[in-house]
Amino acid sequence: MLTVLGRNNSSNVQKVTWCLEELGVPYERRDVGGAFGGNKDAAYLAMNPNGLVPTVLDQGRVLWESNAILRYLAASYDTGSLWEPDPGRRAEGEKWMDWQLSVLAPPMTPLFLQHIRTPPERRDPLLMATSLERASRAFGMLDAALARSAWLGGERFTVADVSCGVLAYRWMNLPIERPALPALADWYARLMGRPAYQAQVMIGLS
Ligand SMILES: N[C@@H](CCC(=O)N[C@@H](CS)C(=O)NCC(=O)O)C(=O)O
Repeated sequence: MLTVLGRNNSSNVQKVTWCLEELGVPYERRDVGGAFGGNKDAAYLAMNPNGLVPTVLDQGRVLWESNAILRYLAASYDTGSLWEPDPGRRAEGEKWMDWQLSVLAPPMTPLFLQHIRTPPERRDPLLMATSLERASRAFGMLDAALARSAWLGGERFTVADVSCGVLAYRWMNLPIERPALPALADWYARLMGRPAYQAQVMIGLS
């Protein structure tokens, strides 16, 4: 059976389990990383030299990098929705997946860690303020895109929405002041209506 190695409060693990449940692919998940540890052990590093989660084991393959895993899952197991076969249309969504890692995650990671995993007395107000400003700008870009099309990859839900959707949950639930972004709010409301998102992502922040 397909195996996901990674704790369920990791946004990158959540991408994978959300996608698997959207696709209806059976899987097992084992807790690795964070308080569970194991991700710096030699056996784990031999599979994933980054020592990060998630790692996916499937049909003799060892896969890491959450967005690459999303592409693999959708291309391998899709029954006609999450994966866009046309390369041009697929690139419309894929650019948001690369953007999620290079633009959205860099400010969202410190913003989340400061608010949720750092005791108040050890927080860095300047880091929190600059991260909030950068994340607000990034979500503003998503809002502009979502004002033009219903989903990030075009007219239907794809893995691009999965990649950015996990961070939207954090953005919407952190105790921060958010700019009014109506198209983003509408997209987020539609994500919240999906049972797999409810089960894998809407589980609180920890
Ligand atoms: N670019 C990687 C990033 C993976 C990553 O940073 N994972 C974090 C959790 S979200 C991690 O492994 N942190 C260390 C730990 O959990 O012990 C991906 O998209 O898979």
